Amino acid sequence: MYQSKYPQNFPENFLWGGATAANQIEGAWNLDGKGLTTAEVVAKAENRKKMSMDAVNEAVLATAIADQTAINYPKRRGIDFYHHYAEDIKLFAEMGFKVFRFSIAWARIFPNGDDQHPNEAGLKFYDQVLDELEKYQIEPLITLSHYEMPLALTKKYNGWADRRTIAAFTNYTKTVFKRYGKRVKYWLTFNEINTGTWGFHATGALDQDSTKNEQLQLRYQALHHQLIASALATKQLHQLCPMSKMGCMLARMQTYPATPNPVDVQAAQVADQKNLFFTDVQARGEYPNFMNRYFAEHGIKITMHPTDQQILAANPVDFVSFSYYMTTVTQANQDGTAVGNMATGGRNPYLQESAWGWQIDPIGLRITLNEMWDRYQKPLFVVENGLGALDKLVNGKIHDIYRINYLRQHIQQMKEAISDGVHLMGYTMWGPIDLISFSTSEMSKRYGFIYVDQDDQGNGSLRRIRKDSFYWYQKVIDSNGENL
Ligand code: BGP
Repeated sequence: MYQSKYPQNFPENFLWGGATAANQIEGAWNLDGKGLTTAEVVAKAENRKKMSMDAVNEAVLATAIADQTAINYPKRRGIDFYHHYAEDIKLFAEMGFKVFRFSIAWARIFPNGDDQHPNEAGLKFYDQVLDELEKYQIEPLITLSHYEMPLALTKKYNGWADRRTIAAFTNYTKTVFKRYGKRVKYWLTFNEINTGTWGFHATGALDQDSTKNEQLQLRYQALHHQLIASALATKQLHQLCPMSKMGCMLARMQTYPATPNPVDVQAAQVADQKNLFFTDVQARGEYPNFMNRYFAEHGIKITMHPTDQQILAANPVDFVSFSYYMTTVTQANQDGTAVGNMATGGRNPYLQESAWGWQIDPIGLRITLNEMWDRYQKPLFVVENGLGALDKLVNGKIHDIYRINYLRQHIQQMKEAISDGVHLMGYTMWGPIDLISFSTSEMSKRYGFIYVDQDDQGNGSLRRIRKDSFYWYQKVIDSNGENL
């Protein structure tokens, strides 16, 4: 007789932990030979506060490059992880972390991006971080490029717009694989690669004087170079460290149709395809036809080398990772074009939103996990998820029940997805320790289990304080997701 059997718990080796990025935590922006990065000159312009196509004000940025004093302050200081890493990792260990996601600042290793020799002091810093993690048996998960690159490459090549950046990047990846490869099993190439369609923060390419179509042309070409670099880094990793695994990383924001009208459903599908396209290339090894059609219809011509398709096909990633914060809604216009997509987002009347307008949708995570698993049939990893909130320190404590509720609901839905049959490797919530926000460049949008005493101007003792959610997550990990 057929007996239905399905997993009802998180697997034994499930990787629980947290995720960060170098430019949002490290500080020490000019210490020990580190070069200036694109992240440090991203302007603190008002319009960076909304997630949109013009999330980065290119004109202000150009001034910032010319005048290094314009570098915004909290980013320069981060949370000074550079000097607090031992204390911070100890706190992660106290919560029971199995994995810690962080990124390497390319400009710490190669200050100008393509220097002849790596900067030993930079390499040493990450040796020490890995030593600490090893001490507590915390598995590292390293992002090779998280929203930054050496600024010198923007000046020299206009970032990823130029194919020569691929060689600079693969020289950097070879260097870090050789140095850390034996100690690091899990790697990611580009953080939220799909946000490169928004511009500079991910591509390092300036396009402020261009028309919309010229911008799209430049951004998709830059992204093609990143896709090739990602495939080449995957190849290197497999050759140099056969035991290690490479993953891709997508900002996944499912787009629901605004109504069941097929024109809306189809518009939502198109919006989703433009999002999933990147993972299609990285996990399946080729450009999907719907993108070739999109490029043709928008006059975008991707310059490819004869071997590019072969490089992509031969080097797909081993696992698929993504960030998940929200979902959005799409409606078709009269002319068939869509209103509302990942960046511009429509309102969903069934969902509540965070103080920053991010629509909170735990069930959407189960839907996303099922769809990603169906589409790729590769192990999945949720490498970012969390709630940005204004925490209040009351008598030395932070009672962040809202954060616990958010995370609990999302973890419950991951468990449902595992029961549905999804192969999920792990969960690194975003910002286990308060850090500088990407979209606001400020400190006050906090995600952490650990509070950091610092304000938006960079004043504060940097003291670390455990929030209520710290003790909650500790129990979650200890019970392997049973005690939520
Ligand atoms: C993701 C980025 C992170 C991070 C997070 C939260 O898009 O990968 O770097 O910052 O979003 O965003 P924010 O800091 O804007 O709240």
